[in-house]
Amino acid sequence: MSVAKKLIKCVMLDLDGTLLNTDGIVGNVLKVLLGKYGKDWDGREGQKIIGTTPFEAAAAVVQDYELPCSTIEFLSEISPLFSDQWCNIKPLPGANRLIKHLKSHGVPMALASNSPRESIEAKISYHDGWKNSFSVIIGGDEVRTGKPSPEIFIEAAKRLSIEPSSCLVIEDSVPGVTAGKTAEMEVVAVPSLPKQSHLYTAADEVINSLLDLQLEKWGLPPFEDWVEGTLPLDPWYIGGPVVKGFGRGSKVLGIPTANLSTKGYSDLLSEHPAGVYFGWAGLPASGVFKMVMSIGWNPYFDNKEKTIEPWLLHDFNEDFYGEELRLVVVGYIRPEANFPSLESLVAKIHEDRRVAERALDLPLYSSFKNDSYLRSS
Ligand code: ADP
Ligand code: RBF
Ligand code: MG
Repeated sequence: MSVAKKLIKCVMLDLDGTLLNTDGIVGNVLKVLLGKYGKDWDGREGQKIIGTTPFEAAAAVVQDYELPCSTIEFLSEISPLFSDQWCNIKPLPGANRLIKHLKSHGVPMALASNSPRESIEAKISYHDGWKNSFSVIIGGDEVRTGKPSPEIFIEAAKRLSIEPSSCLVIEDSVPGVTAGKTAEMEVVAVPSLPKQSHLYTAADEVINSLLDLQLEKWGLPPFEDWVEGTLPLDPWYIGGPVVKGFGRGSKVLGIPTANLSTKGYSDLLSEHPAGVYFGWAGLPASGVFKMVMSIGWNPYFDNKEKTIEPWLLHDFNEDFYGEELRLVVVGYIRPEANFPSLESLVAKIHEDRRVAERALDLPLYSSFKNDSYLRSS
């Protein structure tokens, strides 16, 4: 067993982009409001405002889109549009699990966000048990300067009477990581923007999603919900006709992956972190099969698009392009990774196959084989 890097006594959590999937909502609201000004919201701008204070975000948008209003006017126009959406923000995968786990082990948690205190309270009110789990909640309006200033984290530590060096910050944004490091805390980054891990080098660790958090590394009680190398998930469903992929699954790797179109699924795909998952696959003409798949950008090939690549664990005599493929995803195995060679990538995918095949025989997962979604068309 590896030795913990530090003995951590409490965890400081950021809210938007770390615990809550706020980014989609922000994009939708900006699209609508900028439309009224006759402007087109360009999603890439999102990168610029992640982790900033509401005022800074508004100022950046007003300036970049040359809006004929002041930052204050823009803020007062957009604030009610955001408030209307708070009930629609979903927790990010692993957020509920983390909060419940730390709470049940008596590890104090602080919620430290650049959002105003009132917005924080409103947002978390939609999530059972969250408010009572935090010993301290601090908003950007309760300190002189928001992140990247360390003030918000230092104040949270003070209120918990815990030394900064015994605090672990979990953050999705670059300003948040800067704030945590400047506060002399340990920082785990969970970047909310894909393929941007190079911007987070100041963090002590960069992980792909909260599902990959290893608390024992920090001297905290480890998660106990992994089962034979797999993490059970609330099952989720995706299906559609099999489309042509990159044309290399069988040819280059000897591992065919029956690609689903990503059009029309962008919301569903953005909800699920990149990684290796498994479950059951249904093809109406042939039956139900074990399945292991990757979701993401395939770091080894550095794709431009997030794809879903299911390998059905069965020998088919023919291709089945165009057929309706239904998937029930029941568990998680690991984050996507890069590999020094094609052989090592292939070896790892075969290991994933063995993990999935064994796990899917456990009652916990095998019951989903009979899910009616897999057989309907
Ligand atoms: P593409 O890049 O077009 O997805 P692949 O080389 O990955 O091509 O091959 C995938 C195709 O192979 C699937 O669309 C399907 O028609 C066929 N196929 C045959 N056996 C399997 C299998 N066990 N799992 C997934 N697809 C399979
Ligand atoms: N590609 C990667 O670059 N890194 C991975 O860690 C990775 N893991 C995979 C795991 C499984 C179970 C499967 C089926 C595929 C995985 N791939 C991974 C994707 C592989 O590169 C992909 O199937 C090919 O790019 C085919 O288009
Ligand atoms: Mg494929």
